[in-house]
Amino acid sequence: MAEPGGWRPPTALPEVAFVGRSNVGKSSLLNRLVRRRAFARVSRTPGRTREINFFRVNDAFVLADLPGYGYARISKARQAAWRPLIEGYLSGTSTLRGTVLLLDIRHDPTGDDRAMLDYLAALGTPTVVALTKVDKLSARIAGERAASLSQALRLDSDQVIPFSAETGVGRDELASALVALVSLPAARAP
Ligand SMILES: Nc1nc2c(ncn2[C@@H]2O[C@H](COP(=O)(O)OP(=O)(O)O)[C@@H](O)[C@H]2O)c(=O)[nH]1
Ligand SMILES: [Mg+2]
Repeated sequence: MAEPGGWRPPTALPEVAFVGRSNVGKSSLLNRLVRRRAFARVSRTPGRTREINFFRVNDAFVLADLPGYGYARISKARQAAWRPLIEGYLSGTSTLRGTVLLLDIRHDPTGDDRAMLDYLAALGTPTVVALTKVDKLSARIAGERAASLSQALRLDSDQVIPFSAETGVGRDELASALVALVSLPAARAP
């Protein structure tokens, strides 16, 4: 889907959306999740993906890869362009069962991250937070970061999954969380 309200592959399957800042590790996470090397493209040019990509998995559900937001080196106008596309998609997709928000475990959440969490909370979309690149920290520091991020964002600890595309840490927990999301009955009307 390239523009707000634009064409998308029609489907009645339950859907889970993935959202986060550019470069947070979203493509890498999707590839690790479905155990494919090049399922979602790992970009060499951060901030480039401008459209929503849909992946049907096992004819059972759909993963929606939303464009990364908040990349500092593109113009303010292009940075703002993600909003109508992402928000239109999130508010207008009746098959959406939940969202995975990615945060780099090493960094504090940005204003955009907080705005996205608030937006998802207002929509009432169940949200799981994946803390990416956990392999870059020692186990002790990673545990401390996960606890302080959960507290800062007022998340339940079972909503937060430390993840590494590099080592596979968190892959099975995330897969279980997705299965739970797509198995739930639709939470809201279209
Ligand atoms: N060490 C490490 N690097 C990662 C991990 N996930 C992604 N990266 C790197 O972070 C950069 C951005 O990853 P990408 O998946 O393209 O991020 P996206 O822009 O959010 O889709 C790439 O250089 C990846 O190799 C991870 O779990 N561990
Ligand atoms: Mg990507």
